[in-house]
Amino acid sequence: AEIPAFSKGNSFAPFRQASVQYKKPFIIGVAGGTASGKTTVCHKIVEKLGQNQMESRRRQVVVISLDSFYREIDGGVVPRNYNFDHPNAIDEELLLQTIRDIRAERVVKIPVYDYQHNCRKQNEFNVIHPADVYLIEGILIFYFPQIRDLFDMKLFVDTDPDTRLSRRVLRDTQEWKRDLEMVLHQYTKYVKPAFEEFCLPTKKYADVIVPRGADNGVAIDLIAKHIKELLNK
Ligand code: UZR
Ligand code: MG
Repeated sequence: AEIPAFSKGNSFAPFRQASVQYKKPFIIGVAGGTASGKTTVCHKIVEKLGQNQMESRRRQVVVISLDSFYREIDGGVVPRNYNFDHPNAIDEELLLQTIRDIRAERVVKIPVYDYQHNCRKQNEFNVIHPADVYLIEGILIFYFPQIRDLFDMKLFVDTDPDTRLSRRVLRDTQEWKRDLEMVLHQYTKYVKPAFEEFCLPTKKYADVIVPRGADNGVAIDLIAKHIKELLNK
């Protein structure tokens, strides 16, 4: 008689699938709205793991930002109505290929993004050597299904929108010397609607939701402990 597929080999097989299988490298996706604290959460995790002082070649944990994967704009001039918060602004193919290369334990070259000029720095790359754990952070990191499926763990940094707006305003005006009125215009016209349409709906894919972002020491501690356990395996 036909053996039912689920009982082939080992009768416990259907149950075994329920437990998480850890692969190496372990790839963690970190999403969340603009200025939610994604970058800080990642760096705090790295710090907790004692990896921040290490030379890049020996690092076991690496942080990669979606900022590196903005598409190059034709002619180099950003049109006035360009939407950096839309999935089309992301070089999905390069991001997918990079994560696949990481999975295959290859050395990867990450473009360096220039916020001042809104383009990639010519002939400048970050060379990333194979590591055990990768944290890949960005607003739309869970938007693309093929990319989403490559993560072993998905975190969503969930910070109050007013807090995010005030941080975004400070960051854009102080760090990037942008005009306040332009920042607010961009926020209401592009950043907020795109967040609601493309980022917020991806929260449902998260394994762990981190409320209050980088202020949430308990969550960061728990995640770091979990990664530490994986590194020691
Ligand atoms: P985070 N961004 C820029 O402002 N300029 C660029 O050249 C590239 C990106 C912004 C982008 C998005 N949108 O809201 C934000 N705009 O960076 C994402 N406009 O970065 O997740 O750190 O907030
Ligand atoms: Mg950031």
